[in-house]
Amino acid sequence: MSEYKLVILGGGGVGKSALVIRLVTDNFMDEYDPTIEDSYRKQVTIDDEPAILDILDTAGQEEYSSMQDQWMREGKGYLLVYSIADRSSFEEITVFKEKILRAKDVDKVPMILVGNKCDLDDADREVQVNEGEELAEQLGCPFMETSAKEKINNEECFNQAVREIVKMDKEAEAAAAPKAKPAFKCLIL
Ligand SMILES: Nc1nc2c(ncn2[C@@H]2O[C@H](COP(=O)(O)OP(=O)(O)O)[C@@H](O)[C@H]2O)c(=O)[nH]1
Ligand SMILES: [Mg+2]
Repeated sequence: MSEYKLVILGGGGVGKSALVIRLVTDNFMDEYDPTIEDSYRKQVTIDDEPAILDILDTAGQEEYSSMQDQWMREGKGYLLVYSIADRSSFEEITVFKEKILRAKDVDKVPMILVGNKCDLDDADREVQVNEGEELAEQLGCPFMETSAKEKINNEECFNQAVREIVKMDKEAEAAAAPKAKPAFKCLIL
């Protein structure tokens, strides 16, 4: 069975833990220790294929976190999460993207942009849907709004991150394959 290492990143309080805990246990945690950084495993079915998700829920400690550093490098897919009710968390997203690219020393990674807490009232909303869409276009990744509380797109955002991994793996494979097969082989005897 395929196993996918995912890392969920974003500002404090955007609902990273709530999304992961909801996926893994199906409970909505109203209060979850904001300093806990841990990984969670869950077997899922994505597009009829069974898969294991291995998810690191980051806690954004300022001090050196060897676990986060290692995961940042070893992670295959990334969920960049902001809260639709917190403008500054939206503005921080590009910082997290840069952090990933630097850690992995690449210029592209499978990722998805997630605007969480979409259950909240319009009065609480600080980031419009079209702004999320525009940022995702700029980042070159899919976008969706989610709610861990109301279970909106909760599984879907993780599934979409996996689809991005599969897509990018296929692209890499195609790029690595020889452009055209030689018509004949030269035998040097
Ligand atoms: N309304 C609403 N609140 C949420 C949602 N997800 C998380 N929260 C709340 O936001 C706060 C921070 O959530 P948490 O998962 O600890 O954020 P983290 O710091 O990113 O891990 C908690 O009080 C959660 O109950 C959501 O989808 N909707
Ligand atoms: Mg947390």
